[in-house]
Amino acid sequence: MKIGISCYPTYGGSGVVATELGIHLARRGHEVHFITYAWPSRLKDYVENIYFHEVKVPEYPLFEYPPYALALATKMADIALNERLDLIHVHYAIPHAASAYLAKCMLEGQWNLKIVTTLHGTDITLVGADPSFLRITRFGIDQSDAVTAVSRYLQQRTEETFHPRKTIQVIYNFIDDRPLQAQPCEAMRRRVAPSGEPILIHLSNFRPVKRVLDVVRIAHLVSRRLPVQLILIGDGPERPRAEALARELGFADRVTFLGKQEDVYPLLAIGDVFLMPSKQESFGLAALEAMACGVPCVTSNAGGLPEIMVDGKTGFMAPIGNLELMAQRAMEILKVPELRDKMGRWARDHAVQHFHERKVVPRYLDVYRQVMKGSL
Ligand code: GMT
Repeated sequence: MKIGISCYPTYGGSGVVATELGIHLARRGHEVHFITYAWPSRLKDYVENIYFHEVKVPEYPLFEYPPYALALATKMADIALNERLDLIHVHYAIPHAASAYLAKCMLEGQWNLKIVTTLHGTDITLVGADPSFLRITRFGIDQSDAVTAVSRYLQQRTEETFHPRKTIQVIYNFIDDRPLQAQPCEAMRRRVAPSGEPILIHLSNFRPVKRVLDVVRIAHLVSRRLPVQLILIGDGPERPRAEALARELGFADRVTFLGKQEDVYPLLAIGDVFLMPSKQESFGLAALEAMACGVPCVTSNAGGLPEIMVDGKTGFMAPIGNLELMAQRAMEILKVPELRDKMGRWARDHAVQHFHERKVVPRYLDVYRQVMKGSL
């Protein structure tokens, strides 16, 4: 098949999922065309069958807000026609679903472009539900030939919020063999935990929904009993506040902010417990990646997290904001190395059994085939 993919290429889990999906489709022999404003950051090396088409928005003094959605729609139509794309798969509804619909309309009578939209989270729960975007989000969903959501939670939220005519199918996010084979970054372990101190680890885009301040507070609570170290990977608006909080708590010497990292798996693999106390999480890809690296997770019970976590096996869940309980759970794991190792194995096995690309990518291919046949 010839598949176009549009996503946010440099930021967030939806771009990671879109890029990894493109890579695995290309490896299966499909031709994949990324149509976005930047090279997808997860696409490190040349991959056969993958092509990149940059969307450029011309500058003009009138444009206080550069019309990216229109430039994207135009590029989608050009590429679909020139490359004879079978379909465009857009990740994150806003603005990609509306742009794809415009491209489809522009090609009417020349080329029958099919649209698959994958909903990822805040495109439904936060931004899409905002009155400024609600109607266009519902329209984008209903005009797609197929719509998928990354969890049952997100499927339900979409149905409650938008009452779409379209059926929303659930296809979970996935991992591949790389986190399973990742070698722990020993240099980092030696740097932050020279005496073998336990390591708490977090990875996110540091937006308020991730509750990064809670991560610091949980680690601080644990540090009263155990000599833990905290590593935070990623960057975003909450980072300065998290750094300030670590200093206020007199705990900064035990906290390492690594910023954005190219290769997160060797870093995740040195963690003893991964923390994800999010307020909202439609899926929680970073927790799944940590599980695949063999790291037990302590998470909130937000959104789709109960669909990837098995409480008491792959780690523990606690109500959003219950920091005492999260700290207690992390300590339970850290105090008994055998339990930490057992939970790490359970976490990895669970990730492989339910969320490996071998299981998930064929589900997208099924959707594509149904869309091509017009049976959805
Ligand atoms: O968090 C967002 O606003 C955007 C989005 C993204 O692009 O990273 O994150 C969502 O999609 C991820 C991939 O499907 C999910 O793992 C995240 O749980 C989800 N974020 C939220 O629901 C807050």
